[in-house]
Amino acid sequence: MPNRPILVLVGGFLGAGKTTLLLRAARLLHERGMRAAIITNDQGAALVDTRMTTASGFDAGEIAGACFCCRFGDFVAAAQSLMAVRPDVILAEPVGSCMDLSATVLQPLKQHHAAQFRLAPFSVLVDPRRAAEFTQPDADPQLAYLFHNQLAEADLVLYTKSDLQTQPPATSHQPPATPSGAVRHISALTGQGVAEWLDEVLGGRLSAGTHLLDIDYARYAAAEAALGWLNWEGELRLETALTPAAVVGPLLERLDAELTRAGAPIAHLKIFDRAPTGYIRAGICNNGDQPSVEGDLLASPARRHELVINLRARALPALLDQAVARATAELPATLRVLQHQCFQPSPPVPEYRYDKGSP
Ligand SMILES: Nc1nc2c(ncn2[C@@H]2O[C@H](COP(=O)(O)OP(=O)(O)OP(=O)(O)O)[C@@H](O)[C@H]2O)c(=O)[nH]1
Ligand SMILES: [Mg+2]
Repeated sequence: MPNRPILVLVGGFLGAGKTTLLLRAARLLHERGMRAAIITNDQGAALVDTRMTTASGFDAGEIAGACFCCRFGDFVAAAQSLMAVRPDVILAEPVGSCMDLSATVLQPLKQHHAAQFRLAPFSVLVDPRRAAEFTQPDADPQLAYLFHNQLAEADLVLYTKSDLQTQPPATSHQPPATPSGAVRHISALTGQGVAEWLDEVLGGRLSAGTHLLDIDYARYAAAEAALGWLNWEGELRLETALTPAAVVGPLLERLDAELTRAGAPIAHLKIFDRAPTGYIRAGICNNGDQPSVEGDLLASPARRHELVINLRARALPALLDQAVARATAELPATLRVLQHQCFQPSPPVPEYRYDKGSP
């Protein structure tokens, strides 16, 4: 195929900034006269990231219910069906607890689908605040295991949120296998470094999938299962019209308070609200964080809202369920729950898995 789209995979821990970067990159490509589509991914259904992608006006593919590696065939099918809109670039975001993507996704793409897609180097995003946390001697061993392995398989490591000016910790946690010079600093919020990153991954100079890990899948499964996962979608009918921001703000605050009271450390809590007048997405990556908010802050009040909550925390699912039940019960609305899933991720069973001895 003469016009093979470039497939850009961007990984990294929960809340590292993957979706924010992909949306910024898609906008930048649009300004350059190129077309981008985005594939989102989650262990459950009802994804805030997919809502954000379509609300931002981009074509979206979605793999819900399992990670790219466990649904590799569906991932390829999603990329193939996006070809109908003739994208120049397909951006894809694996689940934030996922690792071993070089062995289970990049290698089979190179091996079996090179005629359809040009594969960009695998970028792994790192929130400097998380890096500081996971390199402490008392770091949570399960989550630190996920984080360190994610870093170790990166072709390119991107420290995100540079606008917050959190200094990345000493280089001890940087993957020894990462080629020198392959660490970058960006802010998807201000755009700093994003154009340069795009030029680098689209430029074809760096190879894709250059690092293969030696992963103990029992340990990987146990580490993922340390996280509680909750996806919730509902329809609200309010007595008194409210703006999306006035629905999401207090709800996020109540949920944060409930989770903090229950001793549940938040990995990422994100809420999307759409009313006929506009949408809002708000989220926090730690208990007590100042929420970051995107969308139509000036949208008019409305009585009908569609609400999606995605919560990942270091706690048992039942505890997340209780917190969400309590926080949503206080919404000044009649509530119709459309989807409600609460679970620990099941053990990963990849469709393909290459090791260092593979051809
Ligand atoms: N200050 C600042 N905040 C950012 C930046 N990039 C992302 N964020 C915020 O960090 C939070 C997480 O960003 P996401 O893009 O949703 O992260 P993600 O990696 O896609 O998260 P998951 O899909 O849950 O794994 C959001 O609240 C963003 O607004 C940045 O460059 N600067
Ligand atoms: Mg995301």
